[in-house]
Amino acid sequence: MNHWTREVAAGTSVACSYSRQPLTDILQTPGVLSVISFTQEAALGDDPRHIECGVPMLGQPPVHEVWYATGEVHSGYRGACSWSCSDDTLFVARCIDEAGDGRSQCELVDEAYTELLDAMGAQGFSNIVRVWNYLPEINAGTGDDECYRHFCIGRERALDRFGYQGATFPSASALGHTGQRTIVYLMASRGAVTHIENPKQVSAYDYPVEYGPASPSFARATLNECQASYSQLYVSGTASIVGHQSRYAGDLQGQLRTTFSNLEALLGRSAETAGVSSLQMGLLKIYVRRESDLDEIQQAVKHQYPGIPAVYLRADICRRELLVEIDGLSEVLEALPMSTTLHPAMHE
Ligand code: 3EB
Repeated sequence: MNHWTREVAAGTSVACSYSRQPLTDILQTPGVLSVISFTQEAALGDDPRHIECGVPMLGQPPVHEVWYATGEVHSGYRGACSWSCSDDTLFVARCIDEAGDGRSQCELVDEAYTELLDAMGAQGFSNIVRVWNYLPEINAGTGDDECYRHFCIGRERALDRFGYQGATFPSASALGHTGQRTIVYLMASRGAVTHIENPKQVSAYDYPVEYGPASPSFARATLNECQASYSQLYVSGTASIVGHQSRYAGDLQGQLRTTFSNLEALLGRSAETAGVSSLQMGLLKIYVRRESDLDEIQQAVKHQYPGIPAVYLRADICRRELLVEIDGLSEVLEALPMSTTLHPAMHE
């Protein structure tokens, strides 16, 4: 079995890989902390470690995203949240049923984030590494009535109440799907976290008001210091935005080039922050707005990141003109050269 990291067996750490094993087999494997399925509808699984994220895979045999931990894994439910944790890493997830009780989307998102952060505190964790947000109809509504903008208001309110602002926001992705429910899940760590911004982009939390009354509350990347000589880099959803403006509307190749160049710039800045000479992507997720673009996107990604495991997901991106968004993971190995541990092939 290939792990994204080599460290999961060696020390207190977390690892991730894409697996083609059946879900029931994965859940029986010792050390499995969390399993993400790329299903059509967002849902919490029957096992609190299982999350169905609502963005379906495109064009490849189905895989699960599997997170492994060292030591014992505990899991359970707390109110509407599911959680699972090892000594040093926590996952918490929650769905939002928007066809609910007449409350606004902002209120429902605020409530969901509040419960997630409360659940995190209840498990004794205080450092958010990464948040994943998958929303139905993210682009529905116009101007400030757009679903994504309402979501941003609710998220910002809840995070603000817990003391998160600007430079303390964690890395994230926010995508749309065709299901009925929003799902939000987060990963928290006992290790130190350092949030990183992209030199080519205005920080999302500083976007001007033309993009919505509440700017998006996320960092471009987060370093998770798992051990003294081993860190992981969580790269947020990255698209064809330079400064604060979308580039190459209607031009897929232009958007791909800009997205790759943004990722390069972010990895460069992250390497500086981590004190290493360079960093490479180790695991990728590619969000594709139009299924008909899949081949072209896949070709470009394989050329840019040869041999890096990737999943392609059908999703709406939070600005309508954006056709593709990429996020992923990288790792900072100070003890060993990167080339000895990266580029794992997806196993059969
Ligand atoms: C962007 O750069 C594209 O709202 O959590 C990327 C990553 C995007 C995270 C979020 C949004 C989010 O603004 C969109």
